[in-house]
Amino acid sequence: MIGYAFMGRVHSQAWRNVAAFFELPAKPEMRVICGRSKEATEAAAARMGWAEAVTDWREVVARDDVDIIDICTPGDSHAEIAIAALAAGKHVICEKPLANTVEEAIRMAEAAARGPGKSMVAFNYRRVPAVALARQLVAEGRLGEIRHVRAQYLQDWIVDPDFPLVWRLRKDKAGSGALGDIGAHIIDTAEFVTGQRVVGVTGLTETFVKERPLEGGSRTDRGTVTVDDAALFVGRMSGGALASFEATRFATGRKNALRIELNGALGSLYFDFEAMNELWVSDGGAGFTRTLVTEPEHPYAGAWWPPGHGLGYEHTFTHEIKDFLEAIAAGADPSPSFADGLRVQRVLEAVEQSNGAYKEIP
Ligand code: SOE
Repeated sequence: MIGYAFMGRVHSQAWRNVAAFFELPAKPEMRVICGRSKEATEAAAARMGWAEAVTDWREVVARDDVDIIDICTPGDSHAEIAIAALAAGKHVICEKPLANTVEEAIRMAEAAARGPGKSMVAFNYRRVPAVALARQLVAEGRLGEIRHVRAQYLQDWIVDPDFPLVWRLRKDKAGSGALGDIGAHIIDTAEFVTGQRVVGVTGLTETFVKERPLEGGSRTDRGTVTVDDAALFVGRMSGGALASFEATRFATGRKNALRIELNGALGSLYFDFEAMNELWVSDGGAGFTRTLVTEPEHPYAGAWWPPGHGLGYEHTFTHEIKDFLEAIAAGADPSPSFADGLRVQRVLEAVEQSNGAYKEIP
């Protein structure tokens, strides 16, 4: 694993727990974790269950006893690490968004297509049981032809203008702001649930707080925010649906509200990650009915607790690792692939360039 911060922690718990809950074709061994600071990486290794800690990712990629590389770093290093790992014959799972630019994502998708290793981009919300169930209902035709997709990802962690200029607020590190960090998730979720692709978009972005205190500096030491705080866009889907997307870090009071509503000719469905064990479905009658997605027959749910006991954010990563390992063992292509990640990247770029104009996705 490369990186040990938020994503490193949540992926580590997935690697650690996956074989305890799912019957797997192979059991992962947590060989080595890599980070820039020796002391912090060693502490992370001890806490999270990695056998070794190193500070140079190239050393990890070159090792014969490593089969899988898990990239949990900021976007500016995804392309270099993933392409080197794939060239060394490793399987690669990479955090989202796949890259900081379309050009990098193209190179990553090309390296993935060359193989021989398998690759996956970590859009974990596909693996929420309720989201996977929503996709099943759409695929079974229960909603009929989909007319509307309404997707939102609402957070509020930077509403305070004195929140520091962390890496997620710097274009050189993160590529974009709310757009790439959380907008990428709702593009993927919309495509996954509907089985349709975003084929064109019209968007607007805004940076509300243009300067913030430098990390570790005094409150008066401020730097420029170089990414968007919020992105709104509408789009057309390949199956004819009209879609609206809203990604913001300024939705005061909303912590991690990834929401999606679909309206079809026969019915509708609605999901909100802040109540992630629920899926609301309508057959067009008197409003929506709640399904608690914790029954053994629901996607992934049977591996965990009795009905009604519920899952959390971390389980989505365990499911992701399970699916990745199964695909590798079967010689199949994991999903979402780097090609899927590239498509999302093209939508992000189109939104950034749009400024109110309609952009088709190549
Ligand atoms: C921060 O906005 C963040 O951690 C994202 O980077 C993740 O992808 C999302 O799952 C939660 O919020």
